[in-house]
Amino acid sequence: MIQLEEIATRLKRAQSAAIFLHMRPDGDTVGSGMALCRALSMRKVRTEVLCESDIPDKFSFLPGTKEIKKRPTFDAEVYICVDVSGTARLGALEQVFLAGAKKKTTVNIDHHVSNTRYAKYNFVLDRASNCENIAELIRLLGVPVRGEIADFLLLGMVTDSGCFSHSDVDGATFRAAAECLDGGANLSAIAFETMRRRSRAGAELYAEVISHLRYLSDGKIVCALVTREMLACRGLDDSVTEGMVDFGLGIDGVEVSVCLLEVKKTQYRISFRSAGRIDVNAVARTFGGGGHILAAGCMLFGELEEIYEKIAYAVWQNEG
Ligand SMILES: [Mn+2]
Repeated sequence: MIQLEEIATRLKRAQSAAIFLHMRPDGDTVGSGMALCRALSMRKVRTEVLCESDIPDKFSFLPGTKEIKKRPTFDAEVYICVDVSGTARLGALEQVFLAGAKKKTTVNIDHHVSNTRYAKYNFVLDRASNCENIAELIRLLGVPVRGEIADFLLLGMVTDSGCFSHSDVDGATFRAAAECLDGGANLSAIAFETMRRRSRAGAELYAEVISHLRYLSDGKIVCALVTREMLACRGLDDSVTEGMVDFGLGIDGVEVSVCLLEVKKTQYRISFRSAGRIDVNAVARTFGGGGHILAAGCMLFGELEEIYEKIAYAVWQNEG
């Protein structure tokens, strides 16, 4: 695998860069992209951050996120993807990336085990958050972790690690986070804005979803369902469903928690979380998706009952 040193050397020489985030952006891709953008700008590399989707409101307390563009505004020399496991995750920007990839330097910095190594320079290391990889890269660029850079890096570390509670959190995660705090990052604001705060309508939706959980396989699997109607009647968009899947993992006896988000009739976006024993990356892969061993996702098509059956069967097949 290519080392971050080599990527840092190439980036230092670049004139301009475009940083690509994955669709339905989370704190880790936003934090990775914005922190790297600030660091490259300090090195006089003209840089912009691109994402096909709207940036969820919960990240707007970090004002820099308003600069994120839907389409490129200049022809950058280097294309960098952050927290993007495969080019399909770029959504509408996939074509932009693939068209540019032929003649540009492309870089892929990620932490997903399912990463497809689609760039010329791939650095994939399975850490608790991709922001830990970006923190190391920023160090190699010779830029101090301070101010906005510290806040953006900590944003990814907090959100992807479940506030430092997931099993892949290690001493290195805390050392990287400590460097952000030393640089002035606001941990309490980041944790509150991203993990706790919600609108009243969002809280009501949460209550409804949690009170209608569906159990499969003798309670080993729990499913939360969010329909278009439940969102529409409250004027909510998909982004409020993020993190809903985590609730089920706290229920006694549950090994896999699932959230089904209706995209349209007979099409559902599925998120999986594992309590530890079952590899949900493998489960998601049987449906063409992927992610991490303990957190993964895919798309499923069919009637709801059919989908519940498919999920129960795939989990059963992947029981170790
Ligand atoms: Mn991530």
